[in-house]
Amino acid sequence: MTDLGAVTAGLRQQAIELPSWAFGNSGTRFKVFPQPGVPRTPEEKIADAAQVHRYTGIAPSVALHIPWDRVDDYAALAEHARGLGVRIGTINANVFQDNDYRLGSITNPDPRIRRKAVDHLLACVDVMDATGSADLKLWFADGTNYPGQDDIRARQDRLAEALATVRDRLGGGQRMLLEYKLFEPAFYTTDVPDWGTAYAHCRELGEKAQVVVDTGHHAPGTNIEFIVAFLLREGKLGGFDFNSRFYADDDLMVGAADPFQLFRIMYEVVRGGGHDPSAGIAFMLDQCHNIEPKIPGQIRSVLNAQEATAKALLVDADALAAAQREGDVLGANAVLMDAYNTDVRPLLADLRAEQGLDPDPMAAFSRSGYLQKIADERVGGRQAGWGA
Ligand code: PSV
Ligand code: MN
Repeated sequence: MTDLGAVTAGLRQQAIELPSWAFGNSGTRFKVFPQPGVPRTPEEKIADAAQVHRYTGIAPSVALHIPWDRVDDYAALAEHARGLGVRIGTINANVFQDNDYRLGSITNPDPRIRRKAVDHLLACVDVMDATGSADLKLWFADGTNYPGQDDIRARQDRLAEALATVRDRLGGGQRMLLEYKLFEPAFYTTDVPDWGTAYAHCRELGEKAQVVVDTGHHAPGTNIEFIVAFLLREGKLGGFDFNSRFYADDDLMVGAADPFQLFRIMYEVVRGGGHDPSAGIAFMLDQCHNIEPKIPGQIRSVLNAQEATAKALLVDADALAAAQREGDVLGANAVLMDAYNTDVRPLLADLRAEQGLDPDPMAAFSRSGYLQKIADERVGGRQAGWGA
């Protein structure tokens, strides 16, 4: 029998980190549709993120993306966040939107451009020092479009050298999280295309380097929960960028496309001890709300992640282990499916009520009138966007 007390205790300690960029306008290369009330500054993005935490109770931190969230005083920004009841989390480096990076950033054949990119990564560590952030998230658009365009092996050497420079700059309690992605924007080779490459570099870099699994960054059909189980076992899973995809890196709301996959991932997280805060796994969202309203989109995503986690915690571990020991294939599968098929919404509504939250965060936010308020107030200025 699953211990329900342990399930709710596990849910109480859950924390999901929100991406500041989810609150700005975003789109595809075809069109960005602006929305009324969209933040114009990092401060306004954090204010919107704080709304998500206010109604869900489990989204206490906001990831920044530099330079999208550039401010003069990062310590003041951290103070602003604290005043709103949240804190600044991961710092995401951005070395993919400068004209100099046409042929890559830290793997660029030109040493001057490599130095420029590394300098940005080091500046992001300065931001971490000012905000008190523990994690630097590194994703590189680097790669090539055509066979022969550059030396694949030399690019790996350049990558390793740059990552080691960043590692040496990290202070105590700071980590670098290396994110892989199969393709896009590079279409032939990508310098960190998969978990194996990320893992190999992180192993070489030592204990300050861990891998980030962005759920949208795999070939269709990839068994992501296997990757999660493996990296956790190795102590090399640093965090997630959660989102949903139907085709490629769609960045849709997590749990929207395949809630069963999210459950399977969360089950491996729980199984591997990753749900315990002491494991230090950063559970981040990396999504864009191109056509739906952004704050409710984030609330829905947090709730989807929470539901999948509740189901994962509900798995009867003893029954599962017994069935597995006995080689009871159908029995073991049934244990897992029983948990997945449980309607956890009443349990979560009760938990929220106990915590003084509205049992229905989507409805409560909708009633609050916040969307109308920001649409009325945020006139003038330039709406934030993800800058593509
Ligand atoms: C790249 O596709 C990515 O997943 C990285 O995490 C970037 O930082 C983020 O998206 C930007 O939207
Ligand atoms: Mn990502």
